[in-house]
Amino acid sequence: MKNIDADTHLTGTSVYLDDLPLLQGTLFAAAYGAPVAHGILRRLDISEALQIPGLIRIFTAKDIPGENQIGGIIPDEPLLADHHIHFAGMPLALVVAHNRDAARAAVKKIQAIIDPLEVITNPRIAQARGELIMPPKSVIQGDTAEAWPRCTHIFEGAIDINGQEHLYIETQGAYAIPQEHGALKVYSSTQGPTAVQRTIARVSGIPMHRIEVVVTRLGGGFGGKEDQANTWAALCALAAQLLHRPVKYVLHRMEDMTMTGKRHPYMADFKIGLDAALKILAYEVTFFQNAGASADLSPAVLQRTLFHCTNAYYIPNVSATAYSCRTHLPPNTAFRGFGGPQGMYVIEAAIAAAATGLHIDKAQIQRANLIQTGDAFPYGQIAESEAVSSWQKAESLYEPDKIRASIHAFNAAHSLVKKGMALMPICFGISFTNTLMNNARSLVHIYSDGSVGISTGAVEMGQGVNTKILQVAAQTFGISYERVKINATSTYTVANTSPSAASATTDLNGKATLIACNALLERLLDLIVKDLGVERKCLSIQQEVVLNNGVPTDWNWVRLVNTAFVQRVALSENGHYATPVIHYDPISGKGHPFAYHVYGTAIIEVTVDCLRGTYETDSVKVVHDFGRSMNPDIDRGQIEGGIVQGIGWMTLEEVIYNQEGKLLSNALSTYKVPDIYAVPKEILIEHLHTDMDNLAIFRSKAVGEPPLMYGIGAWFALRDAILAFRPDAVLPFVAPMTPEKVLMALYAKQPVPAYEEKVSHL
Ligand code: MTE
Ligand code: LUZ
Ligand code: MOS
Repeated sequence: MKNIDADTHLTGTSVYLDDLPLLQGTLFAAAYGAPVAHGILRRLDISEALQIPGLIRIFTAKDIPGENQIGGIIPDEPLLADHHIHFAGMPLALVVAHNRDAARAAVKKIQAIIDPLEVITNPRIAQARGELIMPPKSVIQGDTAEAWPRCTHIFEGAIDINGQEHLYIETQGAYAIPQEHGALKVYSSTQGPTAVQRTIARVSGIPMHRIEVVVTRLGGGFGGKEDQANTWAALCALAAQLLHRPVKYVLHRMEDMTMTGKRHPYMADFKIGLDAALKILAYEVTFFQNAGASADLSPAVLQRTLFHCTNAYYIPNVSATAYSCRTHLPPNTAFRGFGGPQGMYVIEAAIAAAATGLHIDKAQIQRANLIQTGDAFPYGQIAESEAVSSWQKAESLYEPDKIRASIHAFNAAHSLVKKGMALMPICFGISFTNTLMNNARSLVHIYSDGSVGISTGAVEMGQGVNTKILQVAAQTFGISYERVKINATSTYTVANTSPSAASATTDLNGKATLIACNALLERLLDLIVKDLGVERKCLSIQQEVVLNNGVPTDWNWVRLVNTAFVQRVALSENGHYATPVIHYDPISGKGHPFAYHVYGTAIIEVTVDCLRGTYETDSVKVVHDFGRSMNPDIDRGQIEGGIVQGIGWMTLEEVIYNQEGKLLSNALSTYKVPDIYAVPKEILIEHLHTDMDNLAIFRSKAVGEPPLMYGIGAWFALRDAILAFRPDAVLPFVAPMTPEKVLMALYAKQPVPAYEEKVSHL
């Protein structure tokens, strides 16, 4: 089934927040962001701004009727700064005007008088100063201290991974409309309508039942709207509440880039030990997460970094420690993979360091250490592993040895163009790492004409969740897709929802929908059974009718629904689903946090122009564990998009702050995202069908985030190509591998000290 939004997307008629028809009297807001990254706010001079024609009001922290606090996990983030400024772009005031241009013009006239303080942008420095968001976390398995003496080879190194701008096509925004009895209706471009509702309640003092947050769809979220849509919605709500007028604020791209957080940059130190047979015996890693100015989702992101720090490998002795470091950058936040990709890059780098030190192919070490069924992850969960089978299938299907041989031949024949390759296995845990978030509800109404309306907590952001939920209902009822409609997500119809995130949205909301549909089906089937005086058999209505000993009936869906309606049978149902099985004890660091894992293996091939430092991705060949995909087209789209986004993060996209903490890469002219030329020329995707995961909806495994991590292979493929040109190239583990970095690696005369110098052979 094709995506139900396909036609309206193609014709440009899909409705986004900024397309909503405006109510008469709507006002427009714009935030004034701090001009410096760290300081004490002495005074805000708004006198000139007040002169702008069309200006209505300028709100500051003291206007907030409720709590000036939007921090979710840790209450450490004011909505509007009133004293201490923690990052450049931190909102200090909200301007409201008759039109958007006036609001923006007034913002430019505001002057903040600030006593500047020292700015820290480097997480290692923050950690050394004790600037931590929370106490460090660790995950420990076995005993590394005991294992080191048994290692034949030990390698150490340091890592520096940059962040990533979400660059959803639709920028952040909200539209708040006052309602009677002090209620508010808020349209928000958010992945988490309940988080928006809760934040507005806290800031406005209005109870949650009077705050309706509505989301039709997002023009992309990628994690950037899991927590950080709250700010703009709360600002609009504040103005609407105080002015009794509808207030809208859709951010300009440059505002969005400077004022919102991104994927977390990480620094890390690793030490890896192998035995003579290339088995990894021990792995120690310390992560320095650049959290930015406040906690946001950083603690949860840090947790997932630790969970995924061994990627798809089994390592008997692991000691991983992670610091969430407070710096003067915008609070960094969720981004597809949620800390997992950073943890996985580091173990891949450690393996690459070992392979280079041992003068062998990295794939040899990877292959020798893939996690197998029955092995324990460092957090205690036992693998039911497809890591080995996805790798083996990739080997037999794509023949990496032959690719390697042809690359050798190519490189021998070309002096200024070199090819490189890398294999990238992935393993990603599905479930929110915070167990209590793994629940969802679905409200299913069957109308008397037989049409079906469904409301869930799921937010459609392009990933196709609405299409899949529609499939769940249509297939369960055995009716055609046209009879089912998925409604806009609203906190009035479905309450207390988790954000659409963690790749689990279809699993959670789909299962809730399945529960509701099955309950309705039970009632409807009882009607048929009663009418025909036959036994209940099973399954869908069509099948039931057919299976009833061939008794001819004229039952069909519409007649059935009508009969139920006439007999006063309830035709609405609320399904509630909470993922069973999962648990995790943060004290011991052990448990079973994930419903299941998604595995896969990618082979990435690149070509580097060694004169210019430019490169292309020739192909990405994937064997991906889909379970049994319920929508192969949508899933293919997720994989292609994830791969390109991952390659962008690893090779092109460079978030640059200067030493004063100001974002330099604040527009698409200075922030390079993959374009059509950066997309792999070929993406092959082979399904690994796996059956065991009944916790996936219809056994169709979650697909949203995992493929991004195939993109990590692009970094290592480029490294491979560079080493083919210059075997003594110094290649620090710094991502992204931009063309500038490639050039420096190819030609640098005075190699900077890098990890090779720390390598020790025992
Ligand atoms: N795909 C599109 N087109 N747009 C998005 O914003 N977000 C990604 C992924 N795929 C995203 C996307 C992220 S970060 C997540 S967590 C999942 O989709 C969320 O949706 P799911 O839980 O339904 O997979
Ligand atoms: N969000 C969250 C996530 O709150 N918890 C998670 O575990 C998670 N994982 C991936 C993406 N978002
Ligand atoms: Mo995705 S990072 O869970 O929104």
